[in-house]
Amino acid sequence: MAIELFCWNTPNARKISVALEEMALPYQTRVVDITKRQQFEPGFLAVAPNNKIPAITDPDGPGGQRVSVFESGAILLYLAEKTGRFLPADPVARVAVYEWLMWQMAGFGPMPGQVHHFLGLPEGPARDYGLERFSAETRRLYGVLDARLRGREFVATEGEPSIADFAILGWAWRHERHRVSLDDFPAVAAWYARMMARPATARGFAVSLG
Ligand SMILES: N[C@@H](CCC(=O)N[C@@H](CS)C(=O)NCC(=O)O)C(=O)O
Repeated sequence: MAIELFCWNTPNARKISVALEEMALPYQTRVVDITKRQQFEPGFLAVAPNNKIPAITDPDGPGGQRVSVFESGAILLYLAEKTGRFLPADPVARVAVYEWLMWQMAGFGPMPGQVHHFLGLPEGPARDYGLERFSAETRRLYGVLDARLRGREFVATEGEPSIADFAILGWAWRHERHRVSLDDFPAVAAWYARMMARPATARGFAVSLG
């Protein structure tokens, strides 16, 4: 049976649609319209107690048990372990994937997400303060990523991408919305084009998430 992906058309959900496509796992989307507060409905909270998408249920979890997973980083790790894909088997090689996955979850998501929020505010000092603070931090993070990607094909692995690439790509996909030009970050731009040229990744961005 197919995995259910609880989603809305956002960076955090795109990470998972990309991973599911790359792993060739069958899945069905369950749209949770967060503009209509569907994330607070009891049926969804049973799967995702933090009332945020994405979440998944897998009817064929470990031991044949149905399992549900919330938090996009946890979902990516779960799917990588389920399939044995996009997470190196070697514990030393895994370290970089863990590092860059956590880097995304802790910063390269929350910071541009704040830029999106403050852009929605009316003109005024609160908006100016928020944009100044979180745009600077977002640009700093793009700089860190650019330095990491210089001379590298993928963020944390060699030869093929990892779940860290999928996580980071979900947010880089929204670079125009948080007002970052990839022209300023050439190594990120090259990696972005490389990832988007992957047919499975492109399908992960094309699928309707609501
Ligand atoms: N750390 C969470 C963040 C999830 C998140 O922020 N989801 C947003 C959409 S991208 C959401 O569901 N927002 C609804 C709300 O805040 O009520 C993850 O990575 O899964």
